Amino acid sequence: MQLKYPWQTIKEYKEILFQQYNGIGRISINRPEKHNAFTPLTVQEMSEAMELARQNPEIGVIVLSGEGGRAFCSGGDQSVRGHGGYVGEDTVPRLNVLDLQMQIRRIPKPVVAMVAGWAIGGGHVLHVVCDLTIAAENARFGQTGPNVGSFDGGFGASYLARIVGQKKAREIWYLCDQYDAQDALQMGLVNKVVPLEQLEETTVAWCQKILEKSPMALRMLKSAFNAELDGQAGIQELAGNATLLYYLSDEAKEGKNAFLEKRKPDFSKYPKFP
Ligand code: S0N
Repeated sequence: MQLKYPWQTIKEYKEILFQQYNGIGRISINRPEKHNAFTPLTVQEMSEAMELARQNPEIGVIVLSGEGGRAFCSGGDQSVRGHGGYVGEDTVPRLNVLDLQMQIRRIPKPVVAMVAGWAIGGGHVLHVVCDLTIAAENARFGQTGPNVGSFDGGFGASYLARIVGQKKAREIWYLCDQYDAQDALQMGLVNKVVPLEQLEETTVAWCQKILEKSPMALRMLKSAFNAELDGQAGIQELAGNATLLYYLSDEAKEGKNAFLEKRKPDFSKYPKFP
């Protein structure tokens, strides 16, 4: 799939691309010969790029994709799966994709999955944890865990069930069937389906709409959607944003200033809202 927009490389990696265009960061798995299956290194690179995108004030939204137009991601690379996880050059087995899933969920900027071709196994879970998914007509979705001796009992099960319902999520995992883009749209698994040649421009158009919105409102909404599902960790995320907002207020600054000026704080002028 040839991209039409002038994406600029932010940093060179071995197994991913990390680029930006007009406030949009793009993290794309670059192993098309393996349908973009991930190794520990792929995930480590994605994780670093995700953190760089989080810290970069010029990036307001992140697109996750796979190179080649035939696959978004086909999950963990089975050829490097060892005992206890996927094995990289250091010979240590890792399941570091779980940390990446948490990063996607916690980053206070919307993450949009741009899915062409296969989103299977751990690759399917990656699109599930993204805030939004835009699918090309050639996209195919599914889990394979019980076929290949694997499962994702975290977001891959519970969050999937929140999206498509318990019965459908169990069907997806127990039968390991594959679903086309229209099936996925029908079950609420993706937000929009477009012809492959319109995938990039539609994704960019959605991102640009998002970028016009209040970043703080988006940040609060993302943590609010998470809070309902993520228990104490979700409340911690939402509360962190409440603290951020409070720190911006004169009322909070009065507390800090009084401490530094070694005087009693005067909170009397701040409203006691009904
Ligand atoms: C995607 C499928 C259905 C596409 O079939 P198609 O079109 O016939 O293409 P193929 O010829 O099969 O593939 C083309 C080339 O790509 C290689 N390849 C594809 N997928 C993988 C893969 N996942 N690992 C390694 N190689 C892959 C093919 O081998 C082929 O190469 P050549 O031409 O050289 O033979 C089909 O490809 C398919 O079914 N793929 C496997 C999908 C799969 O089972 N993925 C793994 C599922 N499990 C996970 O992802 C683990 C999840 C996870 O990471 C996790 C999360 C939470 C807790 C634990 C874990 C954990 O790690 O276990």
